[in-house]
Amino acid sequence: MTSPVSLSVEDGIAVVTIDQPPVNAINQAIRAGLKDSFEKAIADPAVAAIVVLAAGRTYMAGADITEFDTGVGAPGYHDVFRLIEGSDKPVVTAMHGTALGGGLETALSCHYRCADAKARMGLPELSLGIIPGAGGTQRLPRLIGAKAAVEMIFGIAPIKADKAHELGLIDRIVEGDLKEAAIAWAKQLVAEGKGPRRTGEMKVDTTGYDDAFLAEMRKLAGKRMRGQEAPERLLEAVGNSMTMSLEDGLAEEGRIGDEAIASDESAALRHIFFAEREVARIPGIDKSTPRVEVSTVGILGSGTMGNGIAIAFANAGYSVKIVDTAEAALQACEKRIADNYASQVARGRMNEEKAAETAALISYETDDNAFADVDMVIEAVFENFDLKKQIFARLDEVCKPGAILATNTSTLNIDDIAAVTKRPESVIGLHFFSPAHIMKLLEIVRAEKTSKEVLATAVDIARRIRKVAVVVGIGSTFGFVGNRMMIHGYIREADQMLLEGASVAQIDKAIYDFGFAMGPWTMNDTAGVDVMCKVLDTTGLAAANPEPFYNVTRKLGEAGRVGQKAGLGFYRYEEGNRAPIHDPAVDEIIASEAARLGIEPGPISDEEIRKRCVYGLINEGARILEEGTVYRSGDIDAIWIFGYGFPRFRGGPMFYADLVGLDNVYNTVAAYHQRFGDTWKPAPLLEKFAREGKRFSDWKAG
Ligand code: 3H9
Repeated sequence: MTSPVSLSVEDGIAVVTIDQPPVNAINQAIRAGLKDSFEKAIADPAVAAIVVLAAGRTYMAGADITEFDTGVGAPGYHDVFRLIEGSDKPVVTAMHGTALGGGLETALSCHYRCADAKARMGLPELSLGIIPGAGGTQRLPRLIGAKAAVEMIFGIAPIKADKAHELGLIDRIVEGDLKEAAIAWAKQLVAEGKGPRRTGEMKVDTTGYDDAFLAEMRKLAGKRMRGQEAPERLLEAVGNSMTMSLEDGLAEEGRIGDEAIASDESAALRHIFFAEREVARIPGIDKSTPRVEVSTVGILGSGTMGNGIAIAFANAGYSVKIVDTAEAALQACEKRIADNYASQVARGRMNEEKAAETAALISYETDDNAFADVDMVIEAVFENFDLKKQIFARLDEVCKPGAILATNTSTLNIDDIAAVTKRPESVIGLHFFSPAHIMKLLEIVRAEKTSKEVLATAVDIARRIRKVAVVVGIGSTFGFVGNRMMIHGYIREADQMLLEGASVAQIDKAIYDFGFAMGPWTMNDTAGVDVMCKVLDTTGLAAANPEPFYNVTRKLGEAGRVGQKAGLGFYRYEEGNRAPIHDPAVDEIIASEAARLGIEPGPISDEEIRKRCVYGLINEGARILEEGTVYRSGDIDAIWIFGYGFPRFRGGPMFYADLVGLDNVYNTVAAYHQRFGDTWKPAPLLEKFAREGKRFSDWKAG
């Protein structure tokens, strides 16, 4: 097998090149190749200095994450980095693209660093629940100071080359050809008699690394990485760099790093890293599948959804036409969009010119004939089946042949919507989550007749508008994946537990403490209790299910407590303030409903709240998996993490179930089945996998 690392020697300079597409992720072959090349270059009397660089679109983007499951094969990182750092010949490295994680740690073990102006550098390990375990916690503080090192690692996002230069992380920014510049610099170092300059021999600058700084960092971690252990592990490791020798610090880093890699938190975060990328892999679709050319997009409906979708598309460079027959609504939409761009400028996220240019991509029309020349229309009107059928018949008439007709429905049957058109192959569901320009999730709903071409186009478009798009089918499944699981598991249980004695605040807190972005009642008040009630009514779910089934939600809806927008929902809100306030009137509604149903309220533990909400999700998720509505369990995890605020560090509901053990989940679900009846009937796949000792991630569609 040819090594991904090559060595060439010219004019006294050895050039070591790493070439392993797509991102030069460091695995055993790269480590072995680096070791071999360095041994040769160091031993070669013709070599006076060594240059390390990477081929392709980026410098090394980190350790190969898949190796964490299998174990890091010899040679280890330290074997290689000791060799590089220990070289008596100066070692220059040149970075481009993204130098991340183990990639940047390689650069830290070199003696001199340069990069092109567009390069970015970072140690994003905390986002994977681990610490920079290949010397990063010891060498980075030595190079740029302990405070800057912790700030950079806690920041996760890579820093730009100019910032890296300012910090002393790199010595120079290179204009022109990076390789030539690095070789020229190596020759200059030799000519000037400059030898190695080892990071490991530097003394850590501890300026500003005090209790106040640590408190600030812990506060930041509490906000951005709530519930996670890796930030504390990192502080421990960096702390050692200030008191220990390099070798002792590295040994401790290894111990702490191994514990982090073995943690559930890291397993979950690594799972999501790959799940987020795997969702785009659709069986039967590849690069050769033809696509529909889409550059102009029509949006029907100028409500909150419509304007969020318009912003998402305009930001990605599409021309957008919003049509709404109600002139006043259209004007309000135009103003909201203008306000959005003004606020982007005010916050420094966009410059004025770019904001004006982007806003100008959106036009506003009252006549739907404007859709005659668009490549795709997304219908975003409220959930009314008859209305949507009329709309699709009309769109079919107005739009040019081949134009894609998409619906943003969250619950309706897309096959039935497609059936009113003469182009069912061009009809697809694009279920955005509000606010559509911010929420990462897009459920792409494949209807029975949706063509491969249209599906492939939708997946490409989703990537361009920076969504995590999960393809779900078949169009007729109620609520697709996310809403179906929410309604048939999560919130159903939360509602019932209110009747059984848990308070609104207790449920929200138990779920928030589990790691969700917010509890179910805060979420309902934000989204609108009326929205949930409407779904329950129009789909016939309320009528079809025996009581108690969303009794509290429905009572609140009937009482006009529709959520934050009304100042009254599951909580009370003061004018202009979103802070939820306990409202005894809600307790009364719950108590009288419980009495009417003959339910005797009693204490419920936080653990039971978490189990009933989350296991409810898992049980419904298992049905969805078995029905083949998604391709893999990670698709469901991505939906819940990117659309519903499920804690990322728990990996999504299905991965969380795998961690807890499907036998444990099954036993609890079976016990709930005994206690509460058929709503808790164990999903056959859960039962089967629990008996067979399998995990949901073992499941493959088809
Ligand atoms: C680390 O370094 C630990 C050390 O400190 C300690 C060790 C002891 N491993 O994202 P893309 C795959 S932890 C394996 O679509 P982009 C990715 O799955 C690591 N595979 O491209 C995808 O595969 P596929 C710290 C990886 O241009 C393909 O490469 N580093 C890795 O949008 C293309 O990726 C990180 O956390 C990896 N490390 O973005 C950086 N990275 O084509 C993680 C990528 O089969 N990576 N793949 O779906 C990234 O952030 C982005 O990939 C990057 C490129 C920004 C580099």
